[in-house]
Amino acid sequence: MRYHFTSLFKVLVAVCASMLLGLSACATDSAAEDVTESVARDTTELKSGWRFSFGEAGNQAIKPDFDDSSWEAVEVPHSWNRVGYYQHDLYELTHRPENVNNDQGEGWYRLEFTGPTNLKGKRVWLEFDAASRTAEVWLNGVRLGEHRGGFTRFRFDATETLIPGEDNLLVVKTDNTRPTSDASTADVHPIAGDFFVHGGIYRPVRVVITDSVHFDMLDFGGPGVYASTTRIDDDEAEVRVRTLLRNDGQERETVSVVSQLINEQGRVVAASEEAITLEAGDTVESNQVLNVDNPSLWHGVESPYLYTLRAELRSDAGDVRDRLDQSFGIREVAFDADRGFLLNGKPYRLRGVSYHQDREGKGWAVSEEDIAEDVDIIREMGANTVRLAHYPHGQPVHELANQYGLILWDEIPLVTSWGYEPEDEATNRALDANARLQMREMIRQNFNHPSVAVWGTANEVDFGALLPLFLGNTVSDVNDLKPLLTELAEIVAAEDPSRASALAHCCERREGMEEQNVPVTSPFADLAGANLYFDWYYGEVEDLGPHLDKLRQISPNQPLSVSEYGAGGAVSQHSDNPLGGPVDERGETQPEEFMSYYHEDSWAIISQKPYLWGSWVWNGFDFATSVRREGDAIDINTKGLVTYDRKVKKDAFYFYKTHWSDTPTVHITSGRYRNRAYPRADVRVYSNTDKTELIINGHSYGELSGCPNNVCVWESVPLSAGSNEVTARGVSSSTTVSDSIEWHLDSESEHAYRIDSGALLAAESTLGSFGSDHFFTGGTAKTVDEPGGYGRRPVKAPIANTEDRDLVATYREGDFTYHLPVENGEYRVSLTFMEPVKDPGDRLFNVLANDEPLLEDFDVAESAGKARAAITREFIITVTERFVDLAFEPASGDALISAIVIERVEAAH
Ligand code: GCB
Repeated sequence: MRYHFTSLFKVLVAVCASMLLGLSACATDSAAEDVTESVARDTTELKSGWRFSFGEAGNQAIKPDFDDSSWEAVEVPHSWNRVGYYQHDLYELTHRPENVNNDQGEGWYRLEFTGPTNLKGKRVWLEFDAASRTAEVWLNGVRLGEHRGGFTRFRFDATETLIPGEDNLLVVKTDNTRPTSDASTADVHPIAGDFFVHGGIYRPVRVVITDSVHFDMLDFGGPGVYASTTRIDDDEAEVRVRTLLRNDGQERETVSVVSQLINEQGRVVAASEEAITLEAGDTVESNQVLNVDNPSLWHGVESPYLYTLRAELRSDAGDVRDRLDQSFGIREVAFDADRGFLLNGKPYRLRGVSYHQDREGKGWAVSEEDIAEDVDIIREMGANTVRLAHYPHGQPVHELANQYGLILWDEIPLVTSWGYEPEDEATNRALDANARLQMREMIRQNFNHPSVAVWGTANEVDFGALLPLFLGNTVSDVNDLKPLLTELAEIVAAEDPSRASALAHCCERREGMEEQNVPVTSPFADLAGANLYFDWYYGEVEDLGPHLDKLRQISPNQPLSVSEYGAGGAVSQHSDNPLGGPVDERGETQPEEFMSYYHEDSWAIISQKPYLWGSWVWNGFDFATSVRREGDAIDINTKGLVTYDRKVKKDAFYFYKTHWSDTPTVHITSGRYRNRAYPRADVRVYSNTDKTELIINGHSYGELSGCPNNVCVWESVPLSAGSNEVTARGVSSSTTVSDSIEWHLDSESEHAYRIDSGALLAAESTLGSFGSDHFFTGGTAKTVDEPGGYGRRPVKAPIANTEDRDLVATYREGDFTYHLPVENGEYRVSLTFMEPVKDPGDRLFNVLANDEPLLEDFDVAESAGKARAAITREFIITVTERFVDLAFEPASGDALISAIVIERVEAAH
């Protein structure tokens, strides 16, 4: 590939000449202080022409005469991994079993390019925005160095190695080998976690040419210029700028360090200049103060005002020898244990989502357009914050957050595990050093972004003895983590006193955790984040509020947030009632309706805790993780509000949109549950409009207003056989918005109920099309099957006397009733039972239909001959009051039922 490097220093400055002498001279409306674009560096992205090979290529590959013609031609950004796929047939899928790639190991890249010319007095750098997990770089056979860590920018000085105007050979070995104590990546975080670490040069690579006097290019990948707002008064703000400059030339040089803030109109509103003399080889620090009169503040999504922070190195003659332009916002962030997050001194409740950087079809090698699309989706939801989980993300998402006012939580990949066995002492210490390195790199590289509010030091390093094996193969409770957590918080404090450290914990102070040796990690950061999954991995949603209050009571002075909460949702799985049966939080049964229910209830609680400094849904988007088989996906975590391929916004997305966004929104839930099982449906509509009306096939079911929690429900609405056009219309002052879906009801279901009792998802059956458990009051949903757990299928128990094992395996148990609205007439009632465990004689119960006994002292085990055998009883009943009430009443032990079928046998009288 031939890259052409254009002449350097193309256009030079035409800034207001007198500006540095006196701002007032420049600050008139008509003055010529407008800033002219200029280029003091020359940057060329190395995008195409790369050759790639997965596997160990050996050092032969670094030699110029190595034949790479059999290697794959690729463009950078690139990753060889394509992880995770859905198994539904709703639309054409991007990933399929035959095109996914979970390979971990070495990935080699080679690129031939023509070196730039006219390099006299210049420096040449190779800049990588990230390469995973490690990268080793050779130019023309000379090893420039390596970088260990898959998420941060690094540069090498290629000045001495590059051949100007001639062919140059760049070779990069990346390595994403799964870390174990003896792996090539043993010392690189993360060493565990519920996400797949993709391999490759997955962010851009560039050749950057600077003057020999330049801002430091080797400062942990940072820009060398670091600015913070240090004071905001009524009519003035103070911004401090720390600059690292370096003289790589042969002679002493004197340059002016010029720092400016330029407003959106292109006017310089504050400037400072310092003359500095650098000996050859010197790196010198300059500190400047910029005072800005009547500053426009960057105030989150409400007003993300951005200045340009321009840093220049100028020669005596006024030539610009280096220049950096970065977006900068004047703002103050603070955290208060009672008032939560404060932006510019005002309470500003953070509510948003976490975000992983992968997407289906591309892995981590996403484009800027992909990231922009994701940010648009997040903004559509009305989120005002994003937790960039679980590692440093790239510059594009930061820039977009600056631009749109999203507050960011940045964090390093210290996730779940932090060391191997104690005897791996040297590796454990190297891992610690790697965490410190990644922390410094993350802070310096993202220092100037006004969007970043906190630096995360760790995620869930408090599993104690609970550590789920799937998350990592490491022993986390044998090495003391506290010294490292302390050091990381100290690094944050030293590197950036303007921001706080934050730590997300999973387990501390939860009921029953005492026995699990769960450490308390929150004191090791300024801010606490609790990753809470009540009603998903444990507990009930009602436990969430009391648990938060308890955490706050124990640490009344530490600001608390809900750093994660979420539930899986498969867009191809649907339930008639999210409480009809057990969800499988680590397995297949994860209907979209349960996810919606979870978020409705969780947000109702979280939104009522004013002391929280923020909350983040886990997760904005489904993402790849090679440890799961859940919902309708393999190797995908399905807790995203939007699918991995970005094709479907799940119902819960719209729930948040009605709460967080000002856009008038109505959304009918369960639109993807097209083929309905029952002739009656509870229609649920998320709405933030003043009035919401439901219309089905042209018939209005009335208008609701002030719906609690923005959830409008029309209960037990009748559906007709065939197509049902369902429309919700929302009216707010002058705006009308609507949403429409189509539901279909088979004619054989128009006067029938086929209920898979105890099931959240109806099983396939030879007896017709069933719905999931619904219309009940009381009882508990159960199953004889064992959930599979992460990555495994459920273990199905054998059941005798039935072709419909899956239907019979779930059941409702206890003292319970079913209320089924029907038309008057004669109905066949068919009840299928299965005794899961008890012997004949141990369980007796009665069944009544509209108060008439159908079965008395019924003993399932005895009637079926044994436990785990199906038995069906049929009855004909006459309905005169337009409903069937079935009562299951214990006589000795709990009543139970596996499946109910009610079908009309003749027309109404
Ligand atoms: C967590 C982790 C996150 C997981 C998530 C889950 O607490 O921090 O990395 O992906 O739970 O889905 O279980």
